[in-house]
Amino acid sequence: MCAGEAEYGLVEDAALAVGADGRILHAGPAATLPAACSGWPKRSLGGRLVTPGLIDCHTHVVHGGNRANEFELRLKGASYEEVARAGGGIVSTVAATRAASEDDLVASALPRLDALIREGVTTIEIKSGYGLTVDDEIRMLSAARRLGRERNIRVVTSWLAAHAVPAEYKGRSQAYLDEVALPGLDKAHAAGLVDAVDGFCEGIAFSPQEMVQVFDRAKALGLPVKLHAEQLSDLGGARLAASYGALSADHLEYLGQDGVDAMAAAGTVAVLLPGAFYTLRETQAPPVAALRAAGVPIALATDCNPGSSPMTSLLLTLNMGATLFRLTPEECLAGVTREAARALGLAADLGTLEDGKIADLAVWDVATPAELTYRIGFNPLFERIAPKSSPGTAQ
Ligand code: DI6
Ligand code: FE
Repeated sequence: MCAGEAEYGLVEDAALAVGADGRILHAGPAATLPAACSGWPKRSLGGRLVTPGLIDCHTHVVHGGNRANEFELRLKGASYEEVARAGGGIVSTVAATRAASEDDLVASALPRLDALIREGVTTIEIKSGYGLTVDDEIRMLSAARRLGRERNIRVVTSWLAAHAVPAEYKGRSQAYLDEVALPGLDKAHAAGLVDAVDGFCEGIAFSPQEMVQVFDRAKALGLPVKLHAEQLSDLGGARLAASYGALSADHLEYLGQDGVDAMAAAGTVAVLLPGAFYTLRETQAPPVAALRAAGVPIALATDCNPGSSPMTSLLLTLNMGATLFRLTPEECLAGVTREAARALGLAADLGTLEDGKIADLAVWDVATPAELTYRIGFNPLFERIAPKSSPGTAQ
């Protein structure tokens, strides 16, 4: 093991043994491979770097249409908020999503999903939030579940009806919550479509007081919560989320020390989304030093969405996490493995190569782990070994 790489938990001359149940039986030096595994089928990975399969813990990969036109508008000077207030932004994707059938949603998401899969992603979180009626939100999550059946990838869903107030409820956000976001959650949950509940807490979306209603309903249903918080301003969203024991608070550019402290106390993961920061040309970076000092776990995700982060590269996200937010390459890699698993409540099963965890693996043609973060637009994936792959040993 090279001195500089010990911090990644790197093990040289390692062997992995995977049981018939797809779980890791041994992850460590080949020399200590249990004798019981000696007769198993073996294959060599040629001494390559093996990491946990990557986890994209915040995406809106299911949606109709795209917003290349809004991209052009913003380049002519309109701000994200101006575009949203003028009826563009999220609401324009809503029209395209409503017009799309479940088949259309699956078909349009597949190329995006495949791009992530090609980079070693084995688990993806997918949110609703562009349907904004009970049926349209449910169709989005049903498409998300289908993606998990059509590809060898684990899909985790989030109910994000509190993403935007649709045009027909303009100025009547309480009615939207009462008629769509809350009863829709009950219905989607009953259909087994919801793994967690999310919201967009922002001046252009929902207030902390409104989010309380959504979180209370999630709590009543026994569902974990998370929140888009402090992306454009500090409304105390992260503090609110932490008070509900949220899995994560996401974006966080405008997070203050009180929010950092609340997240640390609650064990809430900070999910940083450098693709949105980059696309919006935001200049205020999330308070990485304060998060680090407080011991808040930091995850990274693409935020793949048609408006603020039309990005389908988790490897590029690693590079942006380092260059834009000054995360170390080790933090970046942990951010899409160990901490991303934690952000999805899956840390017991995923995110690290440890005995008992699910053997989702990514095998890389790199000399050092830092290379995964260092390069821009280069994919060194050699092989992705995902949940449904057959058991055996690899070394
Ligand atoms: N914050 C974001 O960055 C995305 N959603 C959110 O709540 C943007 C969604 C969009 O612009 O379509
Ligand atoms: Fe988002």
